[in-house]
Amino acid sequence: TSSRTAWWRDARFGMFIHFGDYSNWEGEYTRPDGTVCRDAEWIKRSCTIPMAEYEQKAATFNPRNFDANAVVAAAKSAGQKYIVITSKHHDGYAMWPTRQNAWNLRDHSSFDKNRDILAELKKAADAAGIKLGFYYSIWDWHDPDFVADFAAYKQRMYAQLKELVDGYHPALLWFDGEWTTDNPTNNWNSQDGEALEAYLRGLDRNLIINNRVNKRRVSDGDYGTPEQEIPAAPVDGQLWESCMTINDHWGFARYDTNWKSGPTLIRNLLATSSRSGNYLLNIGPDGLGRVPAGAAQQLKLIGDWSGTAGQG
Ligand code: JFZ
Repeated sequence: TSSRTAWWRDARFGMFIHFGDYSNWEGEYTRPDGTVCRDAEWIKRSCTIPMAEYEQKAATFNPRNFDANAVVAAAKSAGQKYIVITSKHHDGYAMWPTRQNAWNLRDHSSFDKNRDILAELKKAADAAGIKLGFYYSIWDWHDPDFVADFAAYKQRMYAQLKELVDGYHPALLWFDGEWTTDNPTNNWNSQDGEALEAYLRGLDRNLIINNRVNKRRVSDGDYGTPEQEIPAAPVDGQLWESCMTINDHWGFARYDTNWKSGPTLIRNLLATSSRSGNYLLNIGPDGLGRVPAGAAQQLKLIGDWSGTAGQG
C-alpha cells in the first residue's frame, strides 16, 4: 500500500456513469421488420444495428440537459467520493473532442460545439472535492484497425489516452474490454498491458489504474474489479472495487425502473467496506443527459441513511 492510493482506499464509495451515444437509443431498437430489440450500452452489437444506422442515430445525439453540477450533487447526496465516467465505451464513441477521429461528441452529434461534458464534470468535481476518473474501453467496435491493423489502433488509443490525461487530469483510469477475442491474432496480451501501464505512469505517476489494463492479475494495475458481486474475501491483499448497476442495466434503458432498494444498496455498501473494498455504483443518464429521477432518489436514500450527505 502506498500513499499514492491512499485517497482511493479511504474513499469506499464511488459513482460509475455509463453515458454515450448509446444512451440516445434509450434501450430500444426497432428493426426494419417492426420487431423490437432491447439492450443498453451493448445495443449496437446485441441488436446487430448496421453501422450506418448507428452512426445516423449518433448524429442526433444531443445531451443538452447534461448538468455536471447536478451529477456531482447526486454523488454528494449519496456520500460518494469519486466519479468514474465512460470516456469511450466498446462502440468507440469518444465523449470528448478527440483529435484522433471524428467519432466523438463534438464532431458527430447535434450537441453544442462549445460544450465539453468531461471538462464540465472535471470542473464541478474539483469544486466539490470529488475525484474524477475515466472508463476507457480497449475493445473498439468502430475503428476498423482494431481488427485490420492493431499496431495502428494501439497508437491512436495511446494518443487518445494522452489527450485525456493531459487535457483533463483524471485521478484514475478504469480500463475494460481487454477480454475481447474479436481479434484472434491480436488479443490484448500481457506485453500490451505492461506497455500501456508504463506509458500511463510516465504521463502521470499519480494515476490510479484498475487491473483490466492487463490480465487482471494481482500484480496488474492498482486494484481488482469484481463485477456485480462482492467477494467473500480480498484476493491476496489486492485492493478491490465492486462495480454494480443501480437497476438492471449500465447504460440508460427507459423501461428499466427496477431500482435496487435502499436496504439492498446500504447492505452492499457495508459488505464492500467491511471487507476493505470500494463500491462503485452505476447510473445511466438518459439521451438528454439527465440523471433518472429514480436513480437520484436511491442515491439520496443511501446518503440520508449513512448521514454523510453534504459532508464531503
Ligand atoms: C463490461 C462491459 O462490457 C459492460 O458494458 C459494462 O461497461 C461493464 C462495467 O463492463 O462488462 C463486463 C466486463 C467483464 C466481465 C463481464 C462483463 N467479466 O469479467 O465477467
